[in-house]
Order: sequence, then structure tokens, then C-alpha cells
Amino acid sequence: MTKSILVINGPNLNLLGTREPEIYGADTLGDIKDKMTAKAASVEMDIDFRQSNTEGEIVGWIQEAREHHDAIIINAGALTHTSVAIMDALLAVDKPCVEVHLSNIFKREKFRHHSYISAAAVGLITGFGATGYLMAVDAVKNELK
Ligand code: CA2
Repeated sequence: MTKSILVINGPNLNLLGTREPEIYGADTLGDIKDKMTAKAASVEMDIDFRQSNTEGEIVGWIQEAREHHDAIIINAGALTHTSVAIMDALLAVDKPCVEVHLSNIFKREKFRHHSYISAAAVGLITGFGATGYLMAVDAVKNELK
């Protein structure tokens, strides 16, 4: 059966393509969704692509993934650096998780160097812009083999 990946985008990522293209690239979130949908189809997977500005909503989606999805790709935005709740939800759901960031968080301010998500992820892809999301699909495919 076709495997399903839940793709979660956190706060302010709905603004992609409108501001700060020098940091986050020119693609909108809709562009990234379209590219991921095509990439996932090419490796016979489905994606369920979402964005929320609310921590609790993201926690709820992760809990639902236990029943409805095979893996999670997450760019938690600024919640990456603050959210024990998202980390705990990812640990509890027990599905392979790949963490993605558009920018290289280790080349930026010190407060971005720590990620709570990484403790619950198989691995981290950071600094490759929108391409990182496509790399994450390959990573998930490999994890689910
Ligand atoms: O590099 C990434 O993908 C980040 O997760 C993006 C977050 C940032 O807080 C993380 O440290 C790294 C910020 C997302 C905000 O996106 C915007 C896009 C366009 C305009 C303004 C914000």
C-alpha cells in the first residue's frame, strides 16, 4: 500500500516567498507543497502537507499521525528551539521523523543552534532551502524500506 507522510510546517512559514528571500529562498509554501507532491509520487508515496502558527494544533496533528500516517517530516519553525511539547509528541507517536530547515540553523544566531526536535528525529536536513524537503522524502523512503 502507498505510504503516507505527514509534512508539518510551523509558525510563520506561511509567509515564505513574501519576505527574507535571502535567508529562506524565493519559493512559497505552495511551491514547496507542489514540488514535494511530485517527488513523493515519483517514489510511490503520498504527502499530507500542513502549516500552523499554533503549537497545540501541531501537537494534535502529531498525535493523529499514529493512526493515519507512516512517517513525519517537520519544519517546526521557531518552535524548533522552544517546544518540549512537540518533542514529547514526536517521541510518543513512534514513527520515523525527519527534521528540515530551509536555512542552516548552525550558521545563524546561537539560540537557533539547539533543536528540541532533533532528539526525536532520525536525522536533520538544514541549509538546502526547499530542496531539503525533497531530500527528506528520500530519507523517509529509505527509513520505511
Ligand atoms: O530555516 C528554517 O527553516 C527555520 O525553521 C525557519 C524559522 C526559524 O525560526 C528557524 O530558526 C529556522 C522561521 C520561519 C519564518 O519564516 C519566514 C518566512 C518568510 C518571512 C518571514 C518569516
